[in-house]
Amino acid sequence: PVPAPAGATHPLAIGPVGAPEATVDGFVAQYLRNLNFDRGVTLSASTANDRFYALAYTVRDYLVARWLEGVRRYRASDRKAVCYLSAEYLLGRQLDNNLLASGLSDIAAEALAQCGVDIEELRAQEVEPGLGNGGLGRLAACFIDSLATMSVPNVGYGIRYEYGIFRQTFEDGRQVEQPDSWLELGSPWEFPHPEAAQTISFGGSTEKYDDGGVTRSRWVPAWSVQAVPYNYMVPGYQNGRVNTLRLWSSRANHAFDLSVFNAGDYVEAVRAQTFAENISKVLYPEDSTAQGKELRLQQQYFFVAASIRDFIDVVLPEDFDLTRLPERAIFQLNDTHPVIGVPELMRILVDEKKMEWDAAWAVTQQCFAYTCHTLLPEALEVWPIDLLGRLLPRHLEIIYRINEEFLLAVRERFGDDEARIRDMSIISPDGAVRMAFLATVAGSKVNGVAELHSQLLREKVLPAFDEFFPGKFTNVTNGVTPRRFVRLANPELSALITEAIGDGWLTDLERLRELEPFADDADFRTAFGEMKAANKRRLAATLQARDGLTIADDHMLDVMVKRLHEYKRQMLKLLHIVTAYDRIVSGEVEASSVPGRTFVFGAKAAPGYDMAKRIIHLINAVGSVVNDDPRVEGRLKVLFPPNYNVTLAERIIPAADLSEQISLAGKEASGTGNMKFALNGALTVGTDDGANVEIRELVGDDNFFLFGMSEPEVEALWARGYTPAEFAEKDAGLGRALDLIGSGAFSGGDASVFAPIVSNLMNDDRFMVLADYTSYIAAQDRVDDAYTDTAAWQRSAVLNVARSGFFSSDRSMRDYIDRIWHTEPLG
Ligand code: GPV
Repeated sequence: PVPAPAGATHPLAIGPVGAPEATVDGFVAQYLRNLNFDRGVTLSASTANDRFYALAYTVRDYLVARWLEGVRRYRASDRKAVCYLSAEYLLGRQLDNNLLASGLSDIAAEALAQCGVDIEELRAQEVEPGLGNGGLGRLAACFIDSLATMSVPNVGYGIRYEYGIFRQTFEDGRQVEQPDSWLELGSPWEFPHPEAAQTISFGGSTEKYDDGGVTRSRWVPAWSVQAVPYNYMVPGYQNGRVNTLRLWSSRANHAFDLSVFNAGDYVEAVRAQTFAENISKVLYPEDSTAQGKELRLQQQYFFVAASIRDFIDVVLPEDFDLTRLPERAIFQLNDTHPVIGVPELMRILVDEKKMEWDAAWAVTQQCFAYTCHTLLPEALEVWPIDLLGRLLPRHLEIIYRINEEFLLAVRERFGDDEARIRDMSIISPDGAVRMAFLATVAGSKVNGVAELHSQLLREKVLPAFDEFFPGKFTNVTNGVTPRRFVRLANPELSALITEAIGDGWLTDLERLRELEPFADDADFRTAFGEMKAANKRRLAATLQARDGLTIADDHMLDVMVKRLHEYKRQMLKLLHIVTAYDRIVSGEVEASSVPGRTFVFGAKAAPGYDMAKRIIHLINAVGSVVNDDPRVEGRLKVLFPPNYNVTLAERIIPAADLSEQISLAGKEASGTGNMKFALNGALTVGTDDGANVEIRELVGDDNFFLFGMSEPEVEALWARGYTPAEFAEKDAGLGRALDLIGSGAFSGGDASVFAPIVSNLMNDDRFMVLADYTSYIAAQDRVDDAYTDTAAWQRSAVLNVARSGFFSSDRSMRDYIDRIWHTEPLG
C-alpha cells in the first residue's frame, strides 16, 4: 500500500478505493450513480448521450483502480518504459474495447437490459477519435493495445487534436471535406490535467554566456504556449493492466494574455489565445506525403518537447541521474514527425543539465530509435533551415553540431569523399534538414515495417548509412491487434475459432495454426461460410442505415479500403471494373458465366491532392453508370460509402471475400489492412509488395492471387524506359477501358472531366498501372474461377486465418522488445 498522507486515518484514504463490485447488481448501481451524480439526470429523463456517458464512466470506474495501481507499481520499480512518440493515434471507438479488456461485456449487457437501456443505441453514440490519417496512426493504436496486453510499461505520447481527420461526404460524386468535431459532446474517456500544464517555447534567438568560467549557449525564446496533458486509459486484454496514452492540447499562456489585457487590448488578448490554441487545433490530413508547413513543425515540437519533459520531470523520480536515462526510457520515433525530439533532448542535457556534449550525445543515441514507414522520396520530411532556425534557433545550432561531428567521423572512415559527404549530410545541399538522416544518425536502431521494405530501405534509400552503421538497421514487420480486428469486429468467427481450439489465440495468435485441420472439415467450412454470410448481412444493415446503400448477399465482396493514393493504385481496380462491365455489355462475356461481384471502396483523399480527388470522382461516376445499367444488374455493383474510418472498417473487413492489395511493388512499406483481411478469412489479390510478400509466403501460393511485376522487374522496366501507351496498344481490353473513361462514358459524354486521368496514365503513369493491367486481369479471371468452387474457396479462406497468426501486433511488440527496446514486462 502507498503511504497515507499525514493525518489520514480513514482506511479508504490509504490507497485507490478499489473498483465497484463486478456483478450485474454492482454494475447497475454504479451506472445509475453515474447517471445521477455525474450527468445530473434520472434514467427516465436521460438522453442517449447521457446514457452513453454513464455507461462509459461505469466501465472507466472498473479500470481506474487497476490503472492507478499499475502507475504506482511502475513508479516504485526501476523498469524501463517505452515512450512511443507518435503524431497520430487512430483509436477507433473505445466502449467495446474497454468492455472486452475489463471482462465486463456480459455483465454490462445484462445490467443495461435490466435497466431497460438499449446498449446498441449507446454504442452508436460514440464518436471515434480520428486522430490519425491511416495505417501509421492505426498501427500506433494497435501497438499500445499490445503493450498493455503484454504488461510492458508504456506511455503513448501524442497530440489531442480538436479536429481529427476530416469527415468525408460526396457531392455529385466529388469529395467534400467537413470538420470532424469529435469533441462536440465531450469525450468520457479523457482525464484532463490543466494543473500539470507545461510551458513550451518557440522562436527568439540564442546567446552565449559565461557560466563560472565555462562558455555556454542558451536559448532565449520569444513566445510560448501551454501544453495541457489529457490522459486516456489503455487497458490490456483481461490482465488487470492499464497503460496510459497522454495527448497534449495547447492553451494560451496566461502571463502572456494578461500583459496584453492590462494594456486594454481585449481583442488582441483573445487573438493571442486563438493563436496558441491553433497548435493542437487540427490534424494534417496527409498520408505518406510530407507537408512542409510551419504549423506542422510547431505541432511536432510542441508534443515532443512536452512529452520528453513529462517523462523526465513527472514520470522519473526527482533528481534522477540523467546519464542513466537509457536504463529507464526508450523514445520510439513513429516516422520522422517526432525527430525534433533529438535536438530537444540534447538541449535539455547540455544547456539545462550542463552535461558534456559527448556524454549527452551518448545518452541521446541510446534513448532514441526510429521507425521508417515509407520509401516514397516525396514523403521523407525535410525542414528548410530558415524556417527551423526561426522557430527553434537553438535546435538548429544543435543539429549543425551533430552533423559536423557526424561528417567528421565519415571523413575519418572514408577520407575526403565529397560526394559521399554531400549524400550523407543531415543538411541537404539546398539548405534543408533531412529528418530521416537525423533520426538515423541519432537512433540506436532504424527499422522498416516489413521484410521487403526494410531491405529496400537499407539498400536503396539509406545505403551509405547502412555501411557506416553496421547492425543499426533491422526489420520489424507490422501487426494488428486480434482483440479489435478479430474478436470485436468478427464475433462469429471468434466463436468458431474458440469452439475449435479454445480461446488462447487471443493473446497467442500463432495458435491459429491449430485451425489448419479444420480447413478439410466440411462442417467447419459450412459454418465458416455461414459466418461470412452473417457478416455480409450485418454490413448490409450498416450501409443501409448509414448511407442508404444496398448489397446483394449472394455476391462476392471484393474490397479495396485504404487512403486514396496513386501508388496504391485504386485506378487499377477501376480499370478492372470497367473491363468487367465492358465485357458484359459488349457481349464478349455472358453475364451469368461469372460470379456476381460487389466492389466496395473506402478511401479519403488529402484535400490538396487533385489527382486523388479526381479518382474518387471517377469511382463514383463508374459506380453510378454500372449500378444503373440493367444489363449488368445482379452481376456487378460498385459501392463507395463515404467517410471510411475505423468503425466502418470493423464492419467491412469481416464481410469481405477478396482483399485488394495492389500497390506497385516497392511502394507500399507494409500495409496493415492486408493483415486484417487475411485474419478474417478473405483471400488476397496482391502484388509482391510490403507485407503481402510475407502473407503469401505464410498462407501459400495456392491461397493467394499474386500478379504484377516484382520490385526488381519494376526497376528493370524503368531502366529500359517505360512507355505506358505501348501497353495500352498491346492489350485491347485496356485500350477499350481507357477509351471509355476518356471519352466521357462515365461523365455524361463530357470527355474533359476524366481526360486528365487518362492522359496521366498514357503519358506518365508513375506507378505503372498500365504495365500491370494484363497480369491483374488474368489474376481476377482466376479469382472468378476459384470463387465458383465454394468448398475450395472456403478451404483457402480457413487456411488464410490459420496461417496469419504471425501478423499479431503482440508479435511485432515482441520483436521491438527483443531487437530494439530491451524492456521487460512489469510482472
Ligand atoms: I510515412 N504510412 C502512413 O499511414 N502514413 C504516413 O505518413 C507514412 C506511412 C503507412 C504506410 O504507407 C503503410 O504501408 C504502413 O503499413 C503503415 O504506415 C504502418 O507502418
